Amino acid sequence: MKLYDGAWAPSPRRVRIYLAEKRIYVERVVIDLKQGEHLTPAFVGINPQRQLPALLLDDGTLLDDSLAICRYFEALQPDPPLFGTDPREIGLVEAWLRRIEHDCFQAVALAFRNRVPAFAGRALSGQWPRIEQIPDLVERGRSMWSAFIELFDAHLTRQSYVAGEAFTMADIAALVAIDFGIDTRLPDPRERHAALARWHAAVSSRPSAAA
Ligand SMILES: N[C@@H](CCC(=O)N[C@@H](CS)C(=O)NCC(=O)O)C(=O)O
Repeated sequence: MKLYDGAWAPSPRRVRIYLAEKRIYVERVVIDLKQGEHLTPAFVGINPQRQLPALLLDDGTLLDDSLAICRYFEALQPDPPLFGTDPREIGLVEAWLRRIEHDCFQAVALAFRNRVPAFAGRALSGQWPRIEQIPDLVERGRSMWSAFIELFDAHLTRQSYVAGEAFTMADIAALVAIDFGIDTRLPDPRERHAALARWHAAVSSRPSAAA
């Protein structure tokens, strides 16, 4: 099996942190997104979605989504569990994964991809016809970011981690989305949100965060 990975991008980072937490080692092939290596015929032949990460299984099956890859490894190696341990926690992890993706990660992606000149004509990630940037969507992304940060900080005043008292995949997804926002120049939420700052320091200090 081979994991197609990318150095700086958020979705591959989600998988790297997950694998580090699970202590799972997989052969990696690093694809250079900044040089457009994911758009070359060689890589498009492997992943027609033109995205990272992607996991190629030994039987030729391709898993082309970060959470799907993590779910695959969770089924292979359940311990330590990162998608919840009982029906209630499994439901909470799933609800937060979806909320983080739709309300936080998409906020950052809107603000970033509609602003940066390198994404002209490629305002959406993946295999699409030409999609022009819409500058007004930068503001929408910023508003979504602020609203999510308020809600997330209030949530973290009541519990240690996103889905309760255990570190889960929801913490990995939230850390990656929030670091992506900070790295792409959205307002740093740690300055005015104490609960979020406490959670961010705790999850960032885990060795997996450096993966
Ligand atoms: N749903 C996918 C999204 C993957 C994705 O958007 N990957 C980005 C890097 S974070 C990418 O490969 N972008 C290539 C491009 O925008 O051209 C996942 O979570 O794996």
